[in-house]
Amino acid sequence: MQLSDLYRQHVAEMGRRTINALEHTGYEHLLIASGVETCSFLDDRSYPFRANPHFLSWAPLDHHPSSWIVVTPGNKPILIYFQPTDYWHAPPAAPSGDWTECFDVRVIREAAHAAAHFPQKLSNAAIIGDVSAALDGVVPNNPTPLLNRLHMARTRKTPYELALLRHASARGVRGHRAAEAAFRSGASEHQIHLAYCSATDHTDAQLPYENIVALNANSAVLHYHHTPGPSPEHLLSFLIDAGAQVSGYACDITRTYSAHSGAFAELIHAVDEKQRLLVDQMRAGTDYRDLHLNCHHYIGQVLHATGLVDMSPEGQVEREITSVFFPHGLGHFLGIQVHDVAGLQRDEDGGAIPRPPGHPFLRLTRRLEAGNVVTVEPGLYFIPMLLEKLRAGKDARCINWGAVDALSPYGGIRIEDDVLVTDSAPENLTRNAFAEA
Ligand SMILES: [Mn+2]
Repeated sequence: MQLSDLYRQHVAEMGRRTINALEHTGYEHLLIASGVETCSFLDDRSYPFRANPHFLSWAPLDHHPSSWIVVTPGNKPILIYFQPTDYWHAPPAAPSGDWTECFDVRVIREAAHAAAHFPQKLSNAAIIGDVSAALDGVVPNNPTPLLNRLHMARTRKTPYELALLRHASARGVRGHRAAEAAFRSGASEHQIHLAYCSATDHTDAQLPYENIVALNANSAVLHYHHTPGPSPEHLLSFLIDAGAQVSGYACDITRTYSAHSGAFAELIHAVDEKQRLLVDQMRAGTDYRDLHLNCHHYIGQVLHATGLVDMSPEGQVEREITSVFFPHGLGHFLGIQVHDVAGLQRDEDGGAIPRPPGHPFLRLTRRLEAGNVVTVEPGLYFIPMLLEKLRAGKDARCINWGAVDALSPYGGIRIEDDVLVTDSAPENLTRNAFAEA
């Protein structure tokens, strides 16, 4: 099916979800602000614009500040499209494309003119947006019960959203392949980053999140952000966590490479094997918390099998030794937001599903459903700060410190795929995109 047909279906589904949310929460209208461009303090330069994700979930307009969507059950949704007369910047082009057929489009030249297109009576309207989007007495109220329903719905991707996520994966994989080639040729972190941006055809500001491009021990910093500088003299390893987006929908991919064969390359291979095992377990009905805990056992197995830790995997999990080497969550929902909404949400009415005790960074505690898109990203790192605590504790005698110290200059390993959950075998968006590249 063509993307334009999928989009029409998507907007129809968005309409049904909205009516359901309005009915259950007692509102008559839904207004969604795209957001405004905000300048930094005492300056006339704006921060990079990030559209309200609720706005993006309706329309593929990721650089359209001061625009609005108005949904009133029974009427065609209204898109208030801000197209200023502005010769300083390139304003958005006139609305065009198949998607415009899904809206009653109203072009405005001044941001304040949006209010003329709002429903007459707004006392019973839900208004989603950042507080800065307030206009002429219309202040976003972001009702939590309504947001809960819309957020839960967003965890089930429509066929249109899946098509965009697959495109985003293909785009990201082009960058990852270029980045690996740059690494193999001895490029610096910044040069690798530029190769990635060039291959994905993204500027820095268009990336769904800041690229993590780390050589050697820098890869042990979970959210490492490079600055321009020379390459290290001895190239050991390379970790890249980088995404791409299409119409606001992101991929989130991590790969780790060794510069040469040996213990670190074998460790990458072992983590990769466990990562595939975890992806195979993604099924509708599976509790993601169980998968996260399975991952800890797998990391324990790797640490035991490679002789890094002389303790059973079960013992390592119980003594929280695996958490020293794998100190983050297994993954998260993915969509418009890279860490997409409702990962901890109990149901449509809200509430939270607790994280397992001792796992404070897990971003997804739900039972998986068909249509969820989640990341699966086990890691194994040599993080000096955490290792020092282990070295000072009473489990230190179970650690092969010679091997740990020899591997520490390599930093760490993370392997991350984006996976669509179904009732049967999952669809690995990332590995499919690598296979097709
Ligand atoms: Mn991720």
